[in-house]
Amino acid sequence: MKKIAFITGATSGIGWATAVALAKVGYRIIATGRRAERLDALRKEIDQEILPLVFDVRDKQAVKAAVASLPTEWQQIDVLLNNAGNAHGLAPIQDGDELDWEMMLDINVKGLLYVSKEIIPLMLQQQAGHIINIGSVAGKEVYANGNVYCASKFAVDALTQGMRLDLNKSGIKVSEVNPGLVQTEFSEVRFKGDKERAETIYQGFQPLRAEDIADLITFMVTRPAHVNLAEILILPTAQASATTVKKAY
Ligand code: NDP
Ligand code: 8X3
Repeated sequence: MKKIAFITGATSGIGWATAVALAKVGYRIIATGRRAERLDALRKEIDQEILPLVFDVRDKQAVKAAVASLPTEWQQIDVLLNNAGNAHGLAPIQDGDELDWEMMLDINVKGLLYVSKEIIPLMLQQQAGHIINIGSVAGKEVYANGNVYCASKFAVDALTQGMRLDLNKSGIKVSEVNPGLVQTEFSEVRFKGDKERAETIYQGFQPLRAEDIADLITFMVTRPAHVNLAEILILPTAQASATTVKKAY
């Protein structure tokens, strides 16, 4: 029987690339996000069975309904990739926008919890599974103006450790992937659609590609049952810390 991966934020970037990569190694994919047309496009790109689920991770009832709607043959979830998330804004704390703060905490932290709450019981029934949370270098080091985004990723780090402790007896692996700069739609979302400003973030060095993170996740989920790659920091070679990047100007 083919394994199943449930991926949040599969409409773009790291989630999309991981859906494609895991499908290539034989996974059936449950692909989720808010943009239904992107999930249709992903279905066309993937030459494997895929089940699209459209919901906003902030909407607890929608998350419950989506997971409850899974047909029996899609309920044996082997991998949960908690990836949906973004930064909204980049401003000193005194100038921060409350709506941006709410979005980051509601999506990156509470959304991850809502999805996990619905999937963990399915994994407990089978006494197996692998939860991978996407944290960030920003969940390890705070950088200027990153305040609430960094706080949301520090929370992901704490939740990952908590999940690993609480699920230790159940045979469920819990891992965290902490990327540095990856060129996706991330900065475009952070800067509210300002593509020019977004591009400047990745100029003068080679950032990671979403496919690099997908490769890593594919490696993690294909380790033997007794091996858990618990936490991995993955940076572009040009990046040494959240704020130290060797630019080739
Ligand atoms: P993208 O903007 O390309 O992708 C973000 C994904 O999250 C989209 O699929 C989006 O889907 C989904 N998403 C956002 N908000 C919601 C929501 N409310 N409900 C459901 N899905 C949502 O960025 P990345 O691929 O780069 O980001 C993926 C993860 O990686 C995030 O958690 C991010 O914090 C983390 N990360 C990114 C880094 C980078 O440099 N790019 C570095 C470190 C970590 P849709 O809009 O269709 O709902
Ligand atoms: C995304 C990486 O440095 O833009 O988490 O915050 S960074």
